[in-house]
Amino acid sequence: MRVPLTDALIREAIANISFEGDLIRYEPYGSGHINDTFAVYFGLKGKTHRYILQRINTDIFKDADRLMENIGGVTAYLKKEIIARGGDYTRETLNVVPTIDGKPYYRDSADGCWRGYLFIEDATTFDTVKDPKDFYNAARAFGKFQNLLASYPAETLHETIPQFHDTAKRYRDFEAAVAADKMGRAKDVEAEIAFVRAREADTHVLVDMLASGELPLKVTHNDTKLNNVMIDDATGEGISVIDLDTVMPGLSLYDFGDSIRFGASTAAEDEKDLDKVWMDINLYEIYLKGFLETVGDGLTANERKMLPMGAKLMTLECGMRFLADYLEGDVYFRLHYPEQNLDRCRTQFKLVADMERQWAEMAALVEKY
Ligand code: ADP
Ligand code: GN1
Ligand code: MG
Repeated sequence: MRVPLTDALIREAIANISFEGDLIRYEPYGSGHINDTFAVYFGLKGKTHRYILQRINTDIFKDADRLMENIGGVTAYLKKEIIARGGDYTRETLNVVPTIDGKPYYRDSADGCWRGYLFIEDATTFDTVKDPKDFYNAARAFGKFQNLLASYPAETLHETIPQFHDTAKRYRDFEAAVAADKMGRAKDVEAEIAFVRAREADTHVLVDMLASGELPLKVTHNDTKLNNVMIDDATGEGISVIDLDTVMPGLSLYDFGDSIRFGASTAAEDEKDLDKVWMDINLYEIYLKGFLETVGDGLTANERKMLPMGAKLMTLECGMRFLADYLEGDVYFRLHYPEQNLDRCRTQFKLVADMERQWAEMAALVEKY
């Protein structure tokens, strides 16, 4: 287990990564659910600049060496592609700042694993869609990311979280959490548990198609929420896909689906007022258009046909994971208040139900593009 963060541990990490300049201050940064992220400010030649510092969540990513090997491989590959296209690799992909010993991450005195990244400036990550254009541009960025990685040597990638989007396995884990009922909370969430159980058959659909060869395995991002893409403040384009911890073999439908889950919702992931939570079909269409424009003509007929199922299953799966975490005592996702996992799971189930209501339209839109 990771120890609680202290100022001393953070400063130890900062001192051991080859950041340039004199430390001014650091502050918690972003709204990711997994790693501990900081912006660290330095003064250099009369100017202030900053870096990203992260303590890797090693409770989840148990092998930091392999994780950082993946990130090193993928970012080096992207850097080459970006340079070949005349782009700016310091903004268009993540750049690891090595430790003072030249290693990709620093292991602190309490066994915490820390990495530094160049800060991608003049770009923003969003937690909800404010302007549909941003969502369209996010779609283009994630489509392009998948297209670029189509020729990446998949066999060199480690599986950083085994069976990450195996929804059937996620369902079994969920049932195990209900059976254990460690916190005695199951009695309070009977409706939510029933909602999942009624859809057990769905959880097999994509993994079965993968197993039978009806869907191809690709190199995918696997965590394509809107706040994992940086939107350029000047051009509005999706300048950089970030949070590369889960880049590994997966289905194109996972990347499409997880973006819809998060970005096509009319409300925040933890909105308490479910009357505000819908799957906005216009945002779904905008994303579909942008994604298909850049993902290349690599999508097979089956992949296209299953895009709505990708959206529904990623949403159901995420809701199941939030609910399982609630039942297990909130050990996985970062919380900002006690019942947040329950609020999160309820928005996901509301979205699933809303997708089911709009199913015919979701399928018709795939036909349109
Ligand atoms: P988590 O796995 O916890 O989601 P992320 O890697 O997504 O962690 O980082 C959390 C947030 O920090 C991102 O959503 C983004 O806002 C910000 N961030 C991460 N890396 C960078 C970077 N290189 N430059 C600027 N902002 C970043
Ligand atoms: C986590 O790391 P972050 O916040 O981008 C999670 C995703 C979930 C998402 C739900 C490694 O993503 O799988 O879909 O929360 N990442 C991991 O918001 O479990
Ligand atoms: Mg993230």
